[in-house]
Amino acid sequence: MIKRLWANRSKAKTSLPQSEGIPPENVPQHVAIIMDGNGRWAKRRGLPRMAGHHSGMKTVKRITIEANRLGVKYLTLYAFSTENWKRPKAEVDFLMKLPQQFLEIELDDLIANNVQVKMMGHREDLPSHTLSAVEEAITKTAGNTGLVLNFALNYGSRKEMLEAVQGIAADIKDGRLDPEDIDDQEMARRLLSKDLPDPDLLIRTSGELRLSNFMLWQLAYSELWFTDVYWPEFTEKHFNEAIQEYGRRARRYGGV
Ligand code: V0D
Repeated sequence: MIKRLWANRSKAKTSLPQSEGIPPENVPQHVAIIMDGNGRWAKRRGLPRMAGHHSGMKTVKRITIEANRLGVKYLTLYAFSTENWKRPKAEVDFLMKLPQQFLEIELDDLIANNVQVKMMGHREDLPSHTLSAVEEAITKTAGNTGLVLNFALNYGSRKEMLEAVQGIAADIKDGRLDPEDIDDQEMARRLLSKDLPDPDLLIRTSGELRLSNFMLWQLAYSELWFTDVYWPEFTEKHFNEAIQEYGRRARRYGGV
């Protein structure tokens, strides 16, 4: 079973003291994470892939707490891609139950900690039991003003951009839009990320050095940070390392 997320916060020995931490001006506003390596982590330990996904959910909790503690404003987590439907049906079915499982245990504490849950993805193909659990969390946290925890669920960047372009074409055809007025802003407001700033920092775990159809438009100017660590063993320490490196890079660019 999964343990509670926030309840033992004051007793937590896992998080670093703020003094070791990062000057607030060097904390990225928006961190996006490709949570890779859950299946490989399980395989290496002789466990079924599902055990890796389940363990990865615990990392989601821990990194959410740490992001909130550090003052990150938006945390976007790539939970399920439009390509992930190609996996075995049993695995897809298992994955589609994780949002409910996560929220059943954690939603009250997310609310208590002022976290706002959001979802970014193509809602139409999601099972209704998955979507209704996520929508309930979105509704119940809509008034919260703390960390925005944005789950990319059935998300694909090319599909997102194609739908934006289709919308632009339709508006031009019907005379609502002039081609001369197509600019960055016009495109951005038609993307699924329209309510979020672009990520400042992308983290990908598990040693793969690709974007894998994740936020291709939004990551145009972002810092990229990769680690060989599998997502289930990604800790607060790794997260702080990534953010510290982000701070060093930001300062360097500021100097020239
Ligand atoms: C499995 C590692 C939390 C990545 C993390 C449906 C693969 C654990 C959620 C979640 C998944 C999503 C929406 C929401 C609340 C929680 C989740 C999926 C997979 C795919 F509102 N973990 N998690 N969703 N994994």
